[in-house]
Amino acid sequence: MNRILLSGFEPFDGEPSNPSLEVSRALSGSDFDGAVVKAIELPVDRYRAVQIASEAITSIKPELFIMFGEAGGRFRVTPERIAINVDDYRIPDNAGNQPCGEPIVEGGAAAYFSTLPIKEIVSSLIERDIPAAISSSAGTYLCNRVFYSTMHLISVERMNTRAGFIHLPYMHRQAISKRHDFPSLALETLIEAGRIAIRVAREKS
Ligand code: PCA
Repeated sequence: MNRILLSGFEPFDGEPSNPSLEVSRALSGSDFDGAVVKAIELPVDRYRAVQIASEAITSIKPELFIMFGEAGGRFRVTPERIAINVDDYRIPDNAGNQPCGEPIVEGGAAAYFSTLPIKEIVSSLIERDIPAAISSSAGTYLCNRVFYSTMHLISVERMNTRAGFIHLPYMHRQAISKRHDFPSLALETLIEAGRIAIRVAREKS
C-alpha cells in the first residue's frame, strides 16, 4: 500500500502544545486516494528524534514523508527549501543537549534540497487564502536536524520517498496566552494546509 508518513514534534521552549503535533495527529489515518497517513511524534531530543524518524521511514518506506515543526514568530506556513549539515542550538533541546556548530553527519553533504514541490504547495495554499511562503532556512535546531538526517538517509539508501519539511506558525491558543503580540493561525487552517500539501505533493510526483 502507498503510505504517507507525517511527523510532528512534542512541545518545547515552555510552550504547552506544538502545532506540528496537532496537525500530524489530526491527519493520522486519513486516506488520500488509497494512500493512508501514519503520524509519528518526535521528541525534541537531538538523538531520539533522528532515531525515531529513521526507524519509521525505514520500516514504512512511505511514498511521501512530510515533517512538520513549529516556527513561533512566523506569519506564514513555510515549506523549507533546504536542510544544512549543522547543529547550532540557540536553546537546549528537551534533553539538555546544546551543540554549538557541529556537523549533523561528519563528512556528509553540506546540504540537501527538499524533494517536495514547494512552489506548487505555496501557490495552492495562497489560492485557498492561507498565508504561505517558501523559507530558505529551516534554522539550525531540531527541525533542520531531522530534515537533514532524513534527506541523508533517503539519499544514502536510494529510497523512493519524496520528503521535505514544513514550518508552521503558532496556533491562536498559543499566541493568546502570550504577553506580547505574535502572529498565529487557526488550528483548522493549519490542518487544511497539511491536507493541501499532501494532495499537491502526490499530484506532482
Ligand atoms: N520546532 C523546532 C524544533 C521542534 C519544533 O517544532 C525547530 O524549528 O527547530
